Amino acid sequence: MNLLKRLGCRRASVLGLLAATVLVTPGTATGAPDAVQASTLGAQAAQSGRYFGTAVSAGRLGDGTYTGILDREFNSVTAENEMKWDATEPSRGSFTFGRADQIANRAQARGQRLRGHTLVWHSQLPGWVGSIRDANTLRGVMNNHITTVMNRYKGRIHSWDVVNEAFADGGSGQMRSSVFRDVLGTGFIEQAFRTARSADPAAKLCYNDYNIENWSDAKTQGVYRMVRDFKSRGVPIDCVGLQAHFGAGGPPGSFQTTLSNFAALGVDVQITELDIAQAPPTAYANTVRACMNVPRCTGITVWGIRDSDSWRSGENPLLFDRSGNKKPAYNATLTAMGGTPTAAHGKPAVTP
Ligand code: 9MR
Repeated sequence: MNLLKRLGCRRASVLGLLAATVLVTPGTATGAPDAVQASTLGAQAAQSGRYFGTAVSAGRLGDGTYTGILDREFNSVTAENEMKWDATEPSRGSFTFGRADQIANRAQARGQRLRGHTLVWHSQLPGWVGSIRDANTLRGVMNNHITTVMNRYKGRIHSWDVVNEAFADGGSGQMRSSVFRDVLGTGFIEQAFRTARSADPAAKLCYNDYNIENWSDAKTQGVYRMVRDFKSRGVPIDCVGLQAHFGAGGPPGSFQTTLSNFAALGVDVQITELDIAQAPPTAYANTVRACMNVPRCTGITVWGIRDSDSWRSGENPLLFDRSGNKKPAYNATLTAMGGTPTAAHGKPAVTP
């Protein structure tokens, strides 16, 4: 069996591997598989069956530096804004998919996987939804939105953020106020997941939130209780997305524990929107290592490519600088996944 087959690589990963500089270290006398080290994020993540993705903005797809890095490094793509409610259903029953299609079709043509973001969220929600006061009307509108958007990309999205950021910050551990909770009650999340399962049974259905990385936080505990309840009652949920928008200190010490504890409920976990103020290499390495140490942590997405592409651009939180050069955090990330950074000329970099 050839090497790539033996590694169980998907087609996308194979392409990524071929595109990358691949270093094969000699096999051991014990017959253990050869260690293969790739020199791009996506190809290296694929070595352990994971993906490494980025948020993509349709408006930047004409920028060659941007797309050059996108296609070289990443094997999963999340639309940064283009699949949100305000973009896809700006007025009731009238759906627009132009920019979302642009991202989805481009990714598919290049063998990159797609994450769906996001179906039900209190933010970037058109005013017409926010002003609905009748529960039956809102339930119908929510279900129709989920079904229509999921149908559009049916079978093409590996994981969907079905509900985003429904829990409150602070110490309550409860759901935040939103038109969905206030009009439909807290059961709106269950309703959304059930509708999503019928719409695209092949997609992993995720609950996605920020500030749920520290195990002892009330918000983390609130989400954990919800997922535990869903699993115990057979409500369809497949994964928890931890956004991982970190300050310069990086992940909390309990991050890996949090990932493991969610995974132990029988769901995958994914790091969905990673960025870290000032991008300290150690903070990135710690984050990536936590995921690598948890078998059900199936992938990592960074929230943008270059610092200039970031929603927090003033904090330079990403892996590439404004000119598209790899930052020290890039090498730390690749190394934490077991990869080998290369210098600009394509030879293995000399490690300091
Ligand atoms: O990065 C997104 C930015 O371009 C938008 O202006 C913003 C609007 O709310 O949303 C940003 O992405 C958010 C994501 O969808 C959900 N988690 C928080 C992200 C950063 O705000």
